[in-house]
Amino acid sequence: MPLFTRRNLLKASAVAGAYGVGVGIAGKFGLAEAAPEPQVLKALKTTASLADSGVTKDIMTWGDAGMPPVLRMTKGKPFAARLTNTLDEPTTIHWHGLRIANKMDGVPFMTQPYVYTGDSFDYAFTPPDAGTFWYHPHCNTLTQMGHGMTGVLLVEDPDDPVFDAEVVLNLRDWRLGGDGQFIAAFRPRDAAKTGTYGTVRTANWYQEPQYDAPAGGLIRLRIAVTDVTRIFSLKMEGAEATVIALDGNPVPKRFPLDLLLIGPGQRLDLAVRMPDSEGAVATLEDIRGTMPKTIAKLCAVGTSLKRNVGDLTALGENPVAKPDLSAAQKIPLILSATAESAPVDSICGTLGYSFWAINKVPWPGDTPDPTAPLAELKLGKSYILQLENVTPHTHPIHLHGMSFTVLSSSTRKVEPLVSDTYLVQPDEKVQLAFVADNPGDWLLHCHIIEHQKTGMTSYVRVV
Ligand SMILES: [Cu+2]
Repeated sequence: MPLFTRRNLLKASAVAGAYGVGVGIAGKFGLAEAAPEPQVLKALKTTASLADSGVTKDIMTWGDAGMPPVLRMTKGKPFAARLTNTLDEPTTIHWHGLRIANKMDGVPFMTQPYVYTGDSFDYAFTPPDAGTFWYHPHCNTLTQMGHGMTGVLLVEDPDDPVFDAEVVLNLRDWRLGGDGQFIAAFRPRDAAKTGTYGTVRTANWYQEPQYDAPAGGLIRLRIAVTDVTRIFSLKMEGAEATVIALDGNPVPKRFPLDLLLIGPGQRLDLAVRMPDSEGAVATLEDIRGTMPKTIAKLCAVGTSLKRNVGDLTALGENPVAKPDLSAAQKIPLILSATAESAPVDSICGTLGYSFWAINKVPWPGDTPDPTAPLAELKLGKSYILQLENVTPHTHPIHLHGMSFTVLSSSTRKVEPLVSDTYLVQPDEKVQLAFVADNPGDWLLHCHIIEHQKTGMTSYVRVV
């Protein structure tokens, strides 16, 4: 099991510094800002051992083997990736939560052409925000994501607080039958409700993995819910866990983890204070549903470091523009169920049904044509999305390209979180404010992929 140890990284850089090979020297010669070599992300089909019942065929991923790589980039530094497609269908990559140029957003036809079999596409951008993000295709999404193409992406800030170790968890399910092979991606009757759940639950493609972490140490636990359906209610047993960031952005005030709901597309950064005794195990649990379910375990190793969560410095705020609420224009968005009708076929893969709508318009799939944008926004102006969920189900609504601030909810007290995905609960009305500071066409959709692909998708245009 991998253990990403911040302390080891720091040791390595301290040694480099002692020999004068630090960032300062590289910067002096202009090397630090040079365009980086692209990281090759080869989309491919493979097999994986996910369940005891057999090796699963038709896994889709990037890289040489197994789970998509955890990508690391640095806030404010250029990053480049070359997608090469060896799948037998088109694909793209969307960088969920990154506020980057529209042409890098990875939505076929809206922001870029398909990347066909045998072709490649170069992505290059500079992530403006630090935090925990993720990446996935925006093509034939239920299949490609459902078969494995969901990866975690970390943007580091050199001023991030120092932890004793870091553990990254990519949480997702798989729809496998008793023989370990993929079964139908969804059931229409479930798509019209919560979405269709997977049958095998994993963290980093393992069931209930256990990772070693220093006893008495402070662990940065970075969690991304990359599943197509499941909403988690997370709890930590056996260790103190403090929420330090949500959806890539620091929380206004840290709070203890207590049954926090996290939906598809969302991320959670925890500071976990490991138990002092060697061998003690802390368990991350999902208590949503009828039975608590172990997600992953952390086992204390070594002599206690006797750290205190109060020792952690604050995470830096990301440079997200503050909306001007006095001048902000309101955009009402009603999330509703729709009378079932056959959608227009979409070459990006329709599911063949429509169950959902935004402002009464059900969308066929990922592609915008021929539907007009929900709203045309003026570059630099402030807006308030007034989302109202009139369905009996929860919807994680994701806005591409810009981050919003949560202003208010009709059903609960909310903190002014900065985010890209908000979990709108049944009968909830929520106000999300943002500055339309990124030109282009930006998707706004539910991240329960069956909802996304049966009507609950639209887009805003910023000009
Ligand atoms: Cu939904």
